Amino acid sequence: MNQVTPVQEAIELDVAIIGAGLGGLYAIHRMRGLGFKTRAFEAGSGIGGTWFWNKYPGARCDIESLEYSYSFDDDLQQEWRWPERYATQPQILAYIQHVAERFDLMRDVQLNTHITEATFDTDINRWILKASNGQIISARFCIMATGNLSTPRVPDFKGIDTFEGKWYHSGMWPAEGVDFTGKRVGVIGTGSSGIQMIPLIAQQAEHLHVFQRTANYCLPARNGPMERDHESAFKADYRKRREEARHSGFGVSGYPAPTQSALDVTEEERRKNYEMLWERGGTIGFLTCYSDVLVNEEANETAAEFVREKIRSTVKDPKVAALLTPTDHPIGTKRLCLDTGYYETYNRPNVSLVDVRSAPIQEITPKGLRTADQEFELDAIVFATGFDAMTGALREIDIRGIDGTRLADKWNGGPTTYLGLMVAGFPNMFIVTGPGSPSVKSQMIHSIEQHIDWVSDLLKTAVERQVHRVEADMEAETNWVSHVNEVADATLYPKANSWYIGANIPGKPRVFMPYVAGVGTYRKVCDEIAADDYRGLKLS
Ligand code: N01
Repeated sequence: MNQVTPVQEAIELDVAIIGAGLGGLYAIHRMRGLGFKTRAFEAGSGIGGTWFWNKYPGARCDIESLEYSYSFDDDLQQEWRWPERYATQPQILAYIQHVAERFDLMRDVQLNTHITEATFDTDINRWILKASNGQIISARFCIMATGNLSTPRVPDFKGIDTFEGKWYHSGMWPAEGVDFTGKRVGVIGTGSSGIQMIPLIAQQAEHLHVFQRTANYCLPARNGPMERDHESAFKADYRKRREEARHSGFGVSGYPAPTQSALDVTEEERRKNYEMLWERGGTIGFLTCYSDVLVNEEANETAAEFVREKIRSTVKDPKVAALLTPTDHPIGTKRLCLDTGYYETYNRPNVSLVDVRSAPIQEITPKGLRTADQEFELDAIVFATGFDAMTGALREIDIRGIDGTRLADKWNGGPTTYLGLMVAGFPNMFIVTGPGSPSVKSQMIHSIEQHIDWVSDLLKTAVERQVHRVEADMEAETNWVSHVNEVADATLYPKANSWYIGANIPGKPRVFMPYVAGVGTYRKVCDEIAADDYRGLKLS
């Protein structure tokens, strides 16, 4: 028995939502539509999740704005004007705020509220949540819209407290911004965040040292103002495009499933194709141009080598170019980065690249940092070192299911879910874009909508059938986890030491977390399960 005795009067809800980013906000909208009393609890002082916290210079989405937006309301998607091909963080935040206002969502958002505990009370079949401000919330259902990249990670470097300058993390950027003019700056990390901020910080800093452990593949964004003809044509076709995205690989329209192998065309033809994609900009074209780029090493190598040549022809110093050239993982098996002037930045006299693979950072010192072979004097350090991805935010909450089992304990060997949406032993709890769903391998807003729509239908059924518990079967969960692994193992993804497998966090179990069969396949599976009377779930 798992009973919780609240010490103060609880806020009674039908559905508690944790997080008020793109997922939490859409969940409010849908739960209200079902007539549920709902509220989203948000740790930040504003809504927007990722787009609230990641205010670093150059932060923008790597999916085109017309795709990276909600599809649930046609008037919204027709009326909203995106100023650029790839929206900046402030533009996306403005959009999110507009959506919240337009659908009157803020009256069900409670900001500055960090949920620390969530316990399923088996006697009353309700989740009892505790917030750090002492509030108690009792809810029949709980939706975890806690995000995948929402737990910033600063490596455990010795001496960080002694640093006399200022340090920042990309995911906890000061709202007022940072002026690096005249400063000696060190950026640690060359993932998507580092790659976006480095060209802009280089323009301000007196000197910028980039500390790189692993070189990444970057493709040009070719960003620019939204072309009005393109926008009008896209909007005229919006319904068709959204439908196409729903049955695609990555949740983005315009990239039909490829049928041809990269090895079935001549080198000349391939090069022409890669060149065209390079000129067009964006990452998805490279992942979907041939059927085997992500499954066959030889095919992958053709695309990888094309990008390596581009690096060598852009970066003037051959030693720097060699360091920037990725050789340790197939292209696309870590998140491809989208850049604007990234490689060109290394031709600037005020930028140096430091290889911290061969000489790792040993400590932060009062004046800067020390690697295994040199000390660097710095006025500011920027950690673009990533996140405890996919499971970090959920593990930070003390979540206890039936019999008091802790989710963190259950996930000690890696996360296990049914469809990425539910966890056996944790009834009435749903995860948005959880491990085991396409999540980070998809256009996130697409997946958010698909998940929450599916959960909404399930909850409607639960209410109609007057059941108290909705729960994943252990066996169904085990089978799903095997299937997720099987799909990943048939690709090249597991060949990279990426955050997709938890490799960026020392001690984190190495389990491939996203479901990479594509959003179209995933949607089909979810719909079939629902049509089969929610196979794998117990409604009691
Ligand atoms: O984080 P990352 P990110 N010493 O984990 C390095 C999304 N996103 O914030 O590769 C030295 O990718 C680490 O090195 P290594 C997107 O999905 C999207 O950049 O582990 N270096 C790596 O270079 C993305 O994938 C957008 O060897 C250390 C870097 O830090 C995800 O967020 C923009 C280190 C971390 O890279 C995360 O991206 C931004 C150490 N001890 C983010 N520890 C867009 O939409 C770590 N590193 C465009």
